[in-house]
Amino acid sequence: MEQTYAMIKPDGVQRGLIGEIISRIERKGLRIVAMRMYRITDDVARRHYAEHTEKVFFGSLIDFITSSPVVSMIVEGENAVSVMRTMSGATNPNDAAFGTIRGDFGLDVGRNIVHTADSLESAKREIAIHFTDADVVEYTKAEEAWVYE
Ligand SMILES: Nc1nc2c(ncn2[C@@H]2O[C@H](COP(=O)(O)OP(=O)(O)OP(=O)(O)O)[C@@H](O)[C@H]2O)c(=O)[nH]1
Ligand SMILES: [Mg+2]
Repeated sequence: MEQTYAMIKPDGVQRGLIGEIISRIERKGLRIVAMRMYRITDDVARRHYAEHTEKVFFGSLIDFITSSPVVSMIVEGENAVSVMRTMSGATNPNDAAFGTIRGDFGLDVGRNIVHTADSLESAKREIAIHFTDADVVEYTKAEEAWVYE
């Protein structure tokens, strides 16, 4: 089982898409093992998006991600990292396939609703930024015998 990090960004929360996004994760058969809603601080935002520090859009990205609450999650399942990236869709919602979260709900690269870790290494780094070990619950879901062979 793999763990990934996912975030419903401020636009997803403000647009009332928390339930829709969580529902998609649940319906896929994935297991949410940690979840928290909070306003991201400037410091956490800069650490989370450290790889983009030199980009021209960095300032607006930090302003946006700290502008309103987010919902943070650790999602577990087989190939969870790539499955969640596929579910999110391309970075620019205009290029994202219909059926993906960004493809179904977005129109602007700066308002693309969700963040999902792009590799196992990124997932580990981001989980450590947003959660402590005490936030993680270990359990199995009864449906898993019907999700996995
Ligand atoms: N305004 C603007 N924002 C951008 C651009 N490229 C990326 N972003 C924003 O910066 C975020 C991080 O970029 P990436 O990490 O390259 O894309 P991503 O992995 O699909 O998106 P995240 O899951 O949010 O990390 C994106 O989600 C966008 O919101 C751009 O060219 N212009
Ligand atoms: Mg990224």
